[in-house]
Amino acid sequence: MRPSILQEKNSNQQEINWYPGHMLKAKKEVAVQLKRVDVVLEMRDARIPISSVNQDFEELLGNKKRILIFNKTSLADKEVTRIWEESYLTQGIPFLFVDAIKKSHLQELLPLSRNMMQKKWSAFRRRGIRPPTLKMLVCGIPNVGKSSLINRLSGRKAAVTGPTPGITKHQDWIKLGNDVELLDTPGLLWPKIKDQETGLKLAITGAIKDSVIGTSQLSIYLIGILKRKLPDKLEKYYKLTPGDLDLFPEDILQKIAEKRGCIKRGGTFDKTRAESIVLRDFRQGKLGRLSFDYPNDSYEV
Ligand SMILES: Nc1nc2c(ncn2[C@@H]2O[C@H](COP(=O)(O)OP(=O)(O)OP(=O)(O)O)[C@@H](O)[C@H]2O)c(=O)[nH]1
Ligand SMILES: [Mg+2]
Repeated sequence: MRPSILQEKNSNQQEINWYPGHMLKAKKEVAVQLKRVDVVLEMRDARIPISSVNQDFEELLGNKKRILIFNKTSLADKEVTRIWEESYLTQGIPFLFVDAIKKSHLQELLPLSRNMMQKKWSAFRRRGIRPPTLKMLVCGIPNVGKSSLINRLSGRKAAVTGPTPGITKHQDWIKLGNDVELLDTPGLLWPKIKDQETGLKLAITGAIKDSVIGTSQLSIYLIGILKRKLPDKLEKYYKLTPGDLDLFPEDILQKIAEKRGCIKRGGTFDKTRAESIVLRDFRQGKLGRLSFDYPNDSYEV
């Protein structure tokens, strides 16, 4: 099924109207499982701590014990991440900035989760009962690294992962030793993404399929940011000249296409291939670390 994509709101603003049916189903299934869960690990993307907040979780998760996990820090700007960490320290919410692939700060997760259960578990122990298995639900936007985190914590390939959003289709309980179980869940977005910039950031970082917004708009938006924030990386990686960076993003894309030999039969420029190359290189971290949300933007956790 090809989703209906961008709804024209006015000449400057578009509204992303896309909510695949399976997400609604998955959201209902999370609600059912929540009763059995001790702690929720709500995953967000460290590059977009604001734009990866799914406000639907507020109502869905209610008063459940929650840890915010900001993943993919190895792809985020170090200094911006440091400022984000500081800002969360003042908010009194348990949180961790981690990287599931590089395994950074993952060792802090289980002690933090167990710590949150101490009061309840002490009550069990006082009555001479062994505390039950710690059950944790992992949720978040698509492609944020839920299954990768579970694999890292369990030390095996217990869950399927992949570079495109929507890899996990069903919930799955995964055991970690004898006393912890993690529930992997499908990625969840909210029904309407009203702010176009948020949609672009979610798509660039991988939560929304490229086909929803289109690689043309995405790559132009990305090159526009790269030329401002990481001009040296952009220039070096694609062997551009400093003068090339003064061009419009569309023209920089054409330069990249030339350098990469993206030429169709007949000699015309293969724009679509060049767009895919830039998006892929960025997502693999080849163009450097980049954060899209800044702590001084207005936001709600
Ligand atoms: N650099 C980096 N890449 C990561 C990290 N975590 C996950 N990835 C990559 O991001 C992509 C998505 O990872 P998944 O674990 O499948 O994400 P998910 O949240 O389970 O995705 P869905 O099941 O589709 O919702 C994969 O290509 C992973 O290799 C991370 O911490 N750092
Ligand atoms: Mg998954």
